[in-house]
Amino acid sequence: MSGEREPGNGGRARLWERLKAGLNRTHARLVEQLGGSLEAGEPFDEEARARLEEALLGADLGLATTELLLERLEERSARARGAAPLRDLLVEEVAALLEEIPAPPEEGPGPRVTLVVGVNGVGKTTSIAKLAARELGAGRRVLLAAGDTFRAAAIEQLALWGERLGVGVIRQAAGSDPAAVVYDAIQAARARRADHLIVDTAGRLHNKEHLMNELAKIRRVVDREAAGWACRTLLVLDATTGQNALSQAREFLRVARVDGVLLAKLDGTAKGGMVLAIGRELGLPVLYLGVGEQPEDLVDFRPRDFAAALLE
Ligand SMILES: Nc1nc2c(ncn2[C@@H]2O[C@H](COP(=O)(O)OP(=O)(O)OP(=O)(O)O)[C@@H](O)[C@H]2O)c(=O)[nH]1
Ligand SMILES: [Mg+2]
Repeated sequence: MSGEREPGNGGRARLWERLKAGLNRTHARLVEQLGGSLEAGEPFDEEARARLEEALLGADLGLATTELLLERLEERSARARGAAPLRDLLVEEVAALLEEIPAPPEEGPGPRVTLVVGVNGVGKTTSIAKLAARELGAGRRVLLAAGDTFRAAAIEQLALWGERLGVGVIRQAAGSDPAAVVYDAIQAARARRADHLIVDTAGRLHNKEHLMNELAKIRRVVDREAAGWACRTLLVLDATTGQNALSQAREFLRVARVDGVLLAKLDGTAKGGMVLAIGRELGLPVLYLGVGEQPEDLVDFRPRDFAAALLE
């Protein structure tokens, strides 16, 4: 993202390690299934193709993306005549597929609001703590809004993160109107000159109309009260739920505008390939990866790094 300090060499190495650790299960399974066929000198024959197809489907890339990838690899390996190892071709083609997914526009330096949405338990509140920690690390002032007023425990959980991180949390009593919390939070953000207001929300897909109205009302408050601020809606998906997360995303897209995805719990699954499915089948850019339960366990999504960590 623009305006963010580029990590130095040490920082980059740390992020790479974190990404590698987060993708460990997906990587181990892919490599186990593909065996020697990733190495130089191995032919990309029928047998290798079938094995790769099975491995990619198993990593939850989705059928359409898997077939497209196989087609491109066939072309490439025919041209390369075995000179390049399949692993290198695969990394390049996975990165290319990811780079084709439209990224959201660069954000300006002004204040911004992030609405964090997603169904229950996917990792919204923890992800907010991670985003807040990262803003603090970059020297930006951040404020949180406890917009999940549905459960008292949700407000407490966010307040606890706020205490731990030393970040303000704007809250009201459980059961109050989330849009009113957001209204208060915007006034507070302005008074405290916050750079970034991050809003927690309740995810109740079983009542779509209610959810839609609630999110639309919050958005209206932001548009009215924080005119001129950049506002984005970040959908949190739980990577361990695989294809199910994809249907959740589809449901959300029916009721709300979504600008990008934070894929949480990548460390707990071998289905890391769903990043491609989210991008290619839903047209949604994956912006962040959650790779653990601690505030520092967040990685920016970068196509080339992701493809490399998946296979190298
Ligand atoms: N391993 C791992 N666990 C995670 C990650 N993100 C969140 N969790 C865990 O997932 C559980 C649910 O996280 P929450 O942040 O409470 O999820 P939520 O979406 O806010 O849940 P509700 O408020 O109930 O809707 C917690 O135990 C988190 O520690 C991640 O990236 N990796
Ligand atoms: Mg929560």
